[in-house]
Amino acid sequence: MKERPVVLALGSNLGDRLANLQRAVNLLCGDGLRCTAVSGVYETAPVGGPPQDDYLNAVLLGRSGLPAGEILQLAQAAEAELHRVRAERWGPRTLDVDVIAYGDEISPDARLTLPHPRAHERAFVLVPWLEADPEAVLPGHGNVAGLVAATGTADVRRLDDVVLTLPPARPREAVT
Ligand code: A4P
Ligand code: MG
Repeated sequence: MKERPVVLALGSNLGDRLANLQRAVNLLCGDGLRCTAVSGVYETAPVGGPPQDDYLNAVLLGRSGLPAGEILQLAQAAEAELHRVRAERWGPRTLDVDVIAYGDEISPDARLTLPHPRAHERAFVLVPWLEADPEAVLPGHGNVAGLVAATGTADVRRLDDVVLTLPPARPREAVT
């Protein structure tokens, strides 16, 4: 299948939040998802849910030829690997991986809604995404730069002293 751009949002507010995000990047990037960029790390005020600690959020960009359902499986496998317990909607979590967009696919499917139904109003997704791709467009909503201007950046703070790194690309088999 033709490769399309994938946008994943990563969030953590339990345990070693930075280590959780880096582990997620390591788990997600591979043959099925060729990662191309990762944003800086942002500390963000929790949106919705019960009172809880601040999150670290980041956005991971890649390209994939997998069916969309398999991208969701990758995301959920990474969450499971970090022993996330789904106790409460919007509650604290060691790792949340949301599929923000997959190419220009639009789907109302409750199992995988594309683009993510709340991404357009969430600074903790939009601000790191804009950093990783200044030309980014959210299907159905327009330029991410314009969406950031509308949501504001008050509740997100870039941590300038930490970075996430992409794992080295796995060597491809020689083409003969
Ligand atoms: N699902 C449907 N579409 C998608 C998609 N595009 N990406 C389904 C990922 N999953 C999708 O998700 C519930 C169900 O959504 C899954 O079974 C999947 O099939 P979940 O991860 O189990 O539950 P959740 O994350 O608690 O709920 P939800 O509705 O996904 O919450 P959000 O929207 O992900 O919000 N505040 C800050 N500052 N930073 C955060 O990262 N995250 C949340 C979670 C709330 N507040 C936050 C943050
Ligand atoms: Mg989620």
